[in-house]
Amino acid sequence: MEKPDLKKPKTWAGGAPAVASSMKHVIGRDGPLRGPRALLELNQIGGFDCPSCAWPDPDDERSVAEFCENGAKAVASEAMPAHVDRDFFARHSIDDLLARDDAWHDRQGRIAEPMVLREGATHYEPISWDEAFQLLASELNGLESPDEAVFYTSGRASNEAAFLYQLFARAFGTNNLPDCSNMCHESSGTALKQSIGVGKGTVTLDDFLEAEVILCVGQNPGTNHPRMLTTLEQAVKGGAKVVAINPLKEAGLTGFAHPQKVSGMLGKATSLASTYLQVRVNGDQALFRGIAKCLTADEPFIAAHTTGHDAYRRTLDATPWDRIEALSGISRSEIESLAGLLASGEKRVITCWAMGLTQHRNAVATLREIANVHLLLGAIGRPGAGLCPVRGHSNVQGDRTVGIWEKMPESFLAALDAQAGITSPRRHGHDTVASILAMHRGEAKVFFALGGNFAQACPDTSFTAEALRRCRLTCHVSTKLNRSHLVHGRRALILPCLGRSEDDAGRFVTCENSMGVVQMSRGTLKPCSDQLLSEPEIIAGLAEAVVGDTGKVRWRWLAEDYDRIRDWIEAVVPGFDAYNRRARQPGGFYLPNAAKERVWQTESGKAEFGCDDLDAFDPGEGRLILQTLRSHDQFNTTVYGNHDRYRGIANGRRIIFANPDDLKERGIGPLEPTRITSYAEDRTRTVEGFLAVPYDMPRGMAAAYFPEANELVPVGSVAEGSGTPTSKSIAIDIAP
Ligand SMILES: Nc1nc2c(c(=O)[nH]1)N[C@H]1C(S)=C(S)[C@@H](COP(=O)(O)OP(=O)(O)OC[C@H]3O[C@@H](n4cnc5c(=O)[nH]c(N)nc54)[C@H](O)[C@@H]3O)O[C@H]1N2
Ligand SMILES: Nc1nc2c(c(=O)[nH]1)N[C@H]1C(S)=C(S)[C@@H](COP(=O)(O)OP(=O)(O)OC[C@H]3O[C@@H](n4cnc5c(=O)[nH]c(N)nc54)[C@H](O)[C@@H]3O)O[C@H]1N2
Ligand SMILES: [Mo]
Repeated sequence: MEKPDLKKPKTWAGGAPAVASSMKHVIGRDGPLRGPRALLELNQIGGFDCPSCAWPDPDDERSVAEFCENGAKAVASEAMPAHVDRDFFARHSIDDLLARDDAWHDRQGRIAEPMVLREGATHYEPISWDEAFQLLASELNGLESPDEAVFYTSGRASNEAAFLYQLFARAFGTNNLPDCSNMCHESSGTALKQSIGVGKGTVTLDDFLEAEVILCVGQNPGTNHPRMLTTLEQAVKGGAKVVAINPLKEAGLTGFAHPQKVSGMLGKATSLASTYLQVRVNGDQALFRGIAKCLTADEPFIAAHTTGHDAYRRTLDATPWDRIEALSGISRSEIESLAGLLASGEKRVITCWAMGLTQHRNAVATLREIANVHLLLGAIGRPGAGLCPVRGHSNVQGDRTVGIWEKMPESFLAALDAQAGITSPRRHGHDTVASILAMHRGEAKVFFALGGNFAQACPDTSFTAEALRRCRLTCHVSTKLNRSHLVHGRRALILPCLGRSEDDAGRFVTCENSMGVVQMSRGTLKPCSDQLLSEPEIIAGLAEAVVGDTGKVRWRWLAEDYDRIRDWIEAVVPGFDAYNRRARQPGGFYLPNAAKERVWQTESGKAEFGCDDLDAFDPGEGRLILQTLRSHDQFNTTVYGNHDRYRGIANGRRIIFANPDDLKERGIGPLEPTRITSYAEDRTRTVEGFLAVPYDMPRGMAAAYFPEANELVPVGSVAEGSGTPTSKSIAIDIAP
């Protein structure tokens, strides 16, 4: 990689540069121009669901192409021709491919046909679908217990694929169903379930237009949820105040130029955040406790709907301001004025958040503190107010709804058993981190992934790689080549599937967005290869070979017509009444959300104030807190390019951002190579050659890109209560 180039970070997102960048990605790909046509169908009613993020589409009208630069990149990447075939693998050995970087892997195109890596081989070779299923069956049925297999899911799988997949895992006999959510919004689900009885957000897009104040905490929407900026712009123009809480000044939070409007194309940006608090990393629990301390409770709401207020009030009174200021890095007067803003008017307040809050040791406690603030204000379950975890993968929420979880409740398992005539196991399965540990110990021996890139997405890269290498078989259902195909078990399979944008013999699937809307997604592009199967077809083939038709389950019959799978989902999961009819109605339908109706499905039957110990991550004397984050040119582990336009970085991914004074103190100049060491209870971990970038952020903080920095994330360091790796609070030091 060339030497990176540093420019001044941007102060607004979108506009003409965003359009130019998307066009480069869409038109710059070789092969037939599948990209532009795909873009026209993106997120249109009756078109396909954007594979990039889970931000909802407007319920009524949609502009031609709800424009989004990163959606365009995702579609362009999926619309590439299928050049990764038997000739490709004959030319490139595993070692050769391992030496290439992630962006190179993505540029090679789509995977064209099923491939196998035989024991001891150096190259993948072609295999027929039938032989691949037989290989899986012999490995899976040769295990001593079904719990020696792990079935991972990434959040792009449709409801139909995900439902069939969990049915297969449970019919086979295990709840080992880890998913990317374990590394993502698990903390949100855990906290919200405890506080308000539903592990999902409580707002819709319309609420944003009625809100008076919108808090954006620990998220970077300009890059990761670009269509959210359109919503924020509308809200601001309608008089709402946006408050950003983020250690970094992110361009997408300070301003937005709408790329579909003339003013936006001319670079006329709307200012977004009217208040920007550069909180210390992991200082949010303290900040929200400070806000709560200033608020007078909405007494009628508290009396009618909540429990635990008195104990929480005593906790607030007992928390001194100097501690709140020290942990959050925000002054009492700033906190008081923010609290004043929230309490003014009709308290129509929405709080949005993403990975800046969920990937810390005390993430669940932090999110409960935020829920407490909403309970004090009564700002939940009424128009313009509520809680909004902004989901990542486009169907990560739906996958969980239809059963992808290592610990689905008894009500779900009982309904599944009744419908399918099977007996699901009741022992909880492994989540993501537990799966890594089980494979590393040699207790889990077959790893199967429905999408994703486990080797790169998981913490502790070398440790996770060793865990995968100890397996007897690793198998990936994938669209694009990635490192998880190369960090393999004794034998390995790659099973190529259709992408969202491709015609699946006229069939459609459904996805649930961040706001609980279930909608159809129908691809229309000609599949890039005639060797591909759909995900439900692959799961049916696998299930038939491994467990065979069982109870009332006829695998091939179910996968033939997705209406049948939807009928089964309707029979098992509450809220899907008339699923097949309502999936066909334009715009889809909302799933019920009890908390939104002020029905609290908690143990006490009330919304519960949490009373957790106040805490913030302490990296130790002289050390920094490292957070790992996304650049503007990637979708998780898929790296489209090496730039991070809004942060002013051209051509660099192995870089470390830090406060200029922290770098100076260590004798490190701009773009000088550094060695980074992370500290954990078990051992230290070190990476070399990350170039230093002085950046506007609080003292004691640092940031580096995911997945390059995952080597530094200790596998044993997880959020309390949710098990999410603490990818945003890692104790490190940097040396020249
Ligand atoms: N283009 C694109 N879109 C994506 C993705 C992608 O990779 N590329 N990924 C998708 C997925 S799966 C997800 S989960 C989402 C992720 O969306 P984000 O959560 O926005 O992603 P990150 O880059 O991890 O950003 C974390 C943000 O939190 C801030 N932050 C870090 N620590 C703290 C803290 O302690 N407190 C506060 N207040 N802020 C903090 C960081 O400065 C950064 O702005 O995006 C989804 N959409
Ligand atoms: N250090 C650190 N680690 C993190 C994070 C972080 O912020 N910091 N973020 C975490 C988060 S929020 C998440 S969600 C995880 C993401 O973890 P994953 O979901 O496992 O990773 P992705 O990079 O999204 O997966 C990309 C791969 O999915 C495959 N794919 C794409 N489309 C399809 C499809 O339609 N079908 C199938 N079957 N396969 C497809 C492609 O082969 C592609 O290579 O990473 C987590 N890891
Ligand atoms: Mo995510």
